[in-house]
Amino acid sequence: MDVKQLPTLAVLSDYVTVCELDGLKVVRVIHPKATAAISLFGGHVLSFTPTGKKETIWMSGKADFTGNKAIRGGIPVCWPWFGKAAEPSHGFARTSEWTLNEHRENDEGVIISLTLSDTAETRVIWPHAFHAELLMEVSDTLKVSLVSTNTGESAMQIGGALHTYFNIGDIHQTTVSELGNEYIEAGERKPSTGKTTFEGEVDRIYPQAADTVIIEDAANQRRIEVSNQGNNGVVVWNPWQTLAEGMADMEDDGFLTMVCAESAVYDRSVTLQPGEKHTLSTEVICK
Ligand code: TA6
Repeated sequence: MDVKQLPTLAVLSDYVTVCELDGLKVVRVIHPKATAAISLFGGHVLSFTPTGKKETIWMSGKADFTGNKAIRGGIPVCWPWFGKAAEPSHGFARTSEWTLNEHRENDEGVIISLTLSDTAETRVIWPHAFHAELLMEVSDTLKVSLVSTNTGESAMQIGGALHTYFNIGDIHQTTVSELGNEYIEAGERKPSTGKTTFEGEVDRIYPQAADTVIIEDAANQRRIEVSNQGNNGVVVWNPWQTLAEGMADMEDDGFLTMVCAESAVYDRSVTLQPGEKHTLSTEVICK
């Protein structure tokens, strides 16, 4: 995505503008350290390019930017649950309109804060009062932190994922490592060597993954480190050809240049008592 080409709606500071992408409002950061774009719809990072390096985030060439469905690519914010724990799949945060709360900047980078709170509509889907904040720290690295606060009067159970789609040169030449000694696939636990390559669909939860997992993107001659906190597993996903062909918002060969490595609480196991907070984060470090 060529973030610099998007039409500008408002200039907020030296480094931050609001621009437009089809129907969506996008917060754009153009800083000496990096360029990034974050959609208010979904609180969704669309792009992150450290200066002098290649784009780190994959975006589908057929992504839907109308605001009618979740965006395919980027960093979908799956919350308050991961996957099909309830309806809608991956929760409602990724299809909600977030509010730009604050932006701060200095020579090191820019911090963007977006917020989301419960509404009559969210309480129908999930009967809890909450406040969620997304902090996006754009510098040489990108750190995304999702801070969930229980603002209600009863306990709530949350899960979720920062479902990052990484841009890689060729899935056949990609390895993800530091994944720990087991994975869960279709509900079954299996032993793991701690590393995976890709020769077909991969959709696995690695509950023992290290705090930093490594993507070797050999075709681009680079290594991307993904440092996670507040998670209880890392989800690794590539849909491969048949599933890609079945997705209206993904090109048939889109699977060749993406891999998801997601900082996840995959099982809704975080309990927040009234007033309590939880932070789930992921940091993208491109070597
Ligand atoms: O994180 C992996 C996963 O849960 C897969 O099972 C796959 O369905 C993917 O997310 C994408 O989900 P989506 O709802 O965006 O099509």
